[in-house]
Amino acid sequence: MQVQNSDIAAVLDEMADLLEIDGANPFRVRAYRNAARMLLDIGKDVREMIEAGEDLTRLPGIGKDLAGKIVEIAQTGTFSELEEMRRKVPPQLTELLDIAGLGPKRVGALYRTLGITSSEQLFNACKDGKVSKLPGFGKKTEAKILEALQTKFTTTQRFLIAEAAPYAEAIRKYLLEVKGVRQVVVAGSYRRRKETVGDLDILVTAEPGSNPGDLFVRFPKVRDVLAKGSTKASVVLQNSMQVDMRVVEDESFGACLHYFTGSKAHNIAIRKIAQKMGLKINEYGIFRGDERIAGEEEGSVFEILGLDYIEPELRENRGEVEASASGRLPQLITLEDLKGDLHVHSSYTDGSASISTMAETAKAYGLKYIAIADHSRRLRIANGLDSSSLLKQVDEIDKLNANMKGFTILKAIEVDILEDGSLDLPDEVLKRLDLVVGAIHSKFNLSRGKQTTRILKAMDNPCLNILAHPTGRILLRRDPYDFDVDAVIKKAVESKVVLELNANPHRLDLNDVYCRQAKEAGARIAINTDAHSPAEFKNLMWGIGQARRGWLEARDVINTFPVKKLMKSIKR
Ligand code: DGT
Ligand code: CA
Ligand code: CA
Repeated sequence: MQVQNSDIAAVLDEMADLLEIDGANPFRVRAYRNAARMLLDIGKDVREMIEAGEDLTRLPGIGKDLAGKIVEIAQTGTFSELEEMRRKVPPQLTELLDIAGLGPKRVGALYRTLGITSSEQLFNACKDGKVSKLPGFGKKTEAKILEALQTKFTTTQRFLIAEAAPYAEAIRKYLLEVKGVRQVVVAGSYRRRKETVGDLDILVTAEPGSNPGDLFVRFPKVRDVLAKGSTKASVVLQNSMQVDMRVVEDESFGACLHYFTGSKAHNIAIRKIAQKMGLKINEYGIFRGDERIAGEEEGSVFEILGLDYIEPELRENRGEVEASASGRLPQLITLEDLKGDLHVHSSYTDGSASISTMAETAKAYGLKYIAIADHSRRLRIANGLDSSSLLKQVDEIDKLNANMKGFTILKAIEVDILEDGSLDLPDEVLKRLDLVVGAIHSKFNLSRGKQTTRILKAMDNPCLNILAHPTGRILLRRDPYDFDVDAVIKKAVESKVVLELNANPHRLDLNDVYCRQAKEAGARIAINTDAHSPAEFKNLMWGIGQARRGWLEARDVINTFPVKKLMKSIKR
């Protein structure tokens, strides 16, 4: 990307902000602001002027000094005085500028008089009434800031589990290197493999006298420290994700792990069982009177209550406690059970890699087959295939298969389900394929009745084998389209159309609840990556997490079958 006037203006504006926070001479601040505004207004490309050797001091308000800095920015993206200011002013201060009621001048005053660098510190200072006493603030401003901060804190942001994972794993590794630390487990919704997590909950056991909290708050990605004690600490990371850490005694570790894995509803159900048996359970253990009778290992918590071990993914109080008491828990599917992936893209459409690269990568992941299911012609932005290019792809796959050992590339398509429920390619062409994956990519906002009819009609076409990303949602961004899921599950059972659990961490639909409903109705599931690049095969793990939350066993998922059995079982 070549540098634009707006990029240079943004750098000059940052300099003005930092100077103003730092309490610099207002004329200096204004010079930078004016220069930034001028660059946005002139309608001439400064980069081109520099390349043509034009004199920038001919621009309004630009002296020799600023002209030199603009050249430096155009060439390096920054300039030396800005770098100096960035070192001088704590970086968190610029984030306070987003809070309503605060400009650089006020942020600077808060920093110099009260030492405030984070929104949490600001919140406390406002609550203590310290802010209204500062010159230029007053009660009204203080109330306004407080209100802005409260909305900021309560719009509880959630994170995709795949977004949280690199942080969870990095903090775990980091803590394991701290002297005296024995065990580190990330509990909470992360351990239950929920599709999104609110925060991370980390449990640590350590030698007596070691102090993991000291190092925890110094993890490099920490932005704010909310609390720090000898057994508990909380931080906010640079991406605004909160992380809670607790140091636990060895003898309580199992009980504590169970407690902080949750869910809260599951914990309450377990506590009821303990109470019925005359026992007390909390995060320190299970007690009969004052005597601790279990809690060192997580398994002992279930055992002492006469329950089979309940996997974390099931702990939502959706019947798992009852099933455990009567020995009816499912044998949950694992990543190793998967033999293939039935929804993979290639560079024929919007994938980044060739069919053979995708196949080789899948093979390296331990899979035995993939189905190349590129887009159909209607999806023009993805360079969708028409009949003749699809048949060319079929030929290439035949050739590749002739040279493959112990691996099969299946011929498929991700065909668009059109508004009237018909499929985007003629049946004669679809019949030439090993399997047909169908999906909706347009008209998400049809009425519930029309959307349902559309999907049911597509499922009536005997060419269709798999309904991909059946609800169309994008997590944290787009709601599912409005349709009757019960009717679609019922149709899946009758028609033998397989429902996809899309393993992409942004989708993960069918969701956990619908997976279980589908299984119990007798429908079958395929866990597919929808990979558009080789790196995306690793997403299978997120699909497995969701499948386990949906109580799925290997036999419910058709891509756990060897290829022959798979081909037989998708026949309609
Ligand atoms: P999240 O962070 O919103 O994705 O969900 P969780 O489940 O990680 O919830 P979080 O972080 O508030 O608390 C972690 C675990 O601690 C939670 O799953 C169960 C336990 N817990 C928290 N508060 C309570 C409570 O009031 N009662 C009981 N029994 N357990 C609780
Ligand atoms: Ca949590
Ligand atoms: Ca928490």
